[in-house]
Amino acid sequence: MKYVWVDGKLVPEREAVIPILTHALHYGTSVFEGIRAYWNSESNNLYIFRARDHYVRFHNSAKIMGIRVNYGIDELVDATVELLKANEVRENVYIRPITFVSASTVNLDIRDLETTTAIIAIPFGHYLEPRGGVKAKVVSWLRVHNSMFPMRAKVGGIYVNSVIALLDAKVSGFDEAILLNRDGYVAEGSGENVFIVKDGVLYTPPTYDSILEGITRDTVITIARDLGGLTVIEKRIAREELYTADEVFFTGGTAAEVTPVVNIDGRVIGNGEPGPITLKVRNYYMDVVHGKVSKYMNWLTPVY
Ligand code: PY5
Repeated sequence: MKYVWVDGKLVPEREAVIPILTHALHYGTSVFEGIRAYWNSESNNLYIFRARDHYVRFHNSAKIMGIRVNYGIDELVDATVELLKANEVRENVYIRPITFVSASTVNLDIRDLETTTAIIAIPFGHYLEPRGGVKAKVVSWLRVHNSMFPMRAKVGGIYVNSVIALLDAKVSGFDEAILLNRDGYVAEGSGENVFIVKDGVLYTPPTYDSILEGITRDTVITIARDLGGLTVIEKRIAREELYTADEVFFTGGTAAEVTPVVNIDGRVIGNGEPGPITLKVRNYYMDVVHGKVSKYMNWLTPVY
C-alpha cells in the first residue's frame, strides 16, 4: 500500500524503516493486532470489523507487558479510518497495528524506553484455504503456559512459539498446527482458536487454558445463538475429543475467519468434508462482517 500510519503521520511505506538495534527486533517487545476490513459492493463501503474491541485488546496487551501506547483507543480507530481512506482501499484488507519498543538499546529494562505505534494495511485473501477444509497436526511443542507468560496478551516475541509449531506441522505435510497446553489439553492453533462440534453442540477451550481470547471466538459465541439456538460451551478439550468430533473448525477473524478442519493427525474428521454447522457458522459470520446483519452493525466502522 502507498501509505502506512506511523506515530500520527501518513508515511510512504518504503520510508517506514527501523534501525538495526531496535529493541523489539532483538527481544520481541511489541504488541500487535490483526484486524479485518471488508468491502461491501452493495453499500459501496468498507467496514472495519470490531475495530474498537481490537484496540481494547491492544491496550490491554500493552498494559500487561508494560509497553506504553501513546494513543488512545478512539484515536487508533480514527487513525485506521484515515489510513484506509488515504490508500483509497476498496477491497478486503488485513490491518496490522503494532506498538513496539523502538529505542536502540540492548538493555532488558524497558521502563522509560521510547515506543512507536504503526498501522499497516495489507491486501489479504484467505490465510488458510477454507474451501475443502484444512489438515492439522497436533504438534509436540506445547503452548506457552499462562504461568510462564500471560497468553491473553498478544505480544510479538511469544509468536516464536507459533512459528516453531507451524514449522513442525508444515514440514510434516500438514496445513496447520494445533498446540496442547502444559496440562495436555487443546489450547489453540498457531494463530487461531479451535472449536469442535459434537452432537450439535459447540465446544471451545476456556480462556484459562493458555489461549489468546480471540475476537472471532467471541463473535462466534455471540452469533451462534441466532443459528437455531446453537449453544457454545467453554470447556477443556482432550486431544482424542478432536479425533471423535463431528466437526472441527478454526477461528481467527483477522486471518483464518472460520476455517473447517477435516483431518487431524491423519484421522478423518466427520466425513472428511466441511460440516454443516461449520458452514452455517461460517456463512453467517461472513454476512455479519460484511454488514448484512443489522443487529451487529454496531460492530462495524464504516470507512467512507
Ligand atoms: N490465537 C492466536 C495465537 C492468534 O494469533 C490469533 C489471531 C487468534 C487466536 C484468533 O484471534 P482473533 O479472532 O482475535 O483474530 N491470529 C493472528 C492475527 O492477529 C495471526 C497472526 C499470524 O491475525
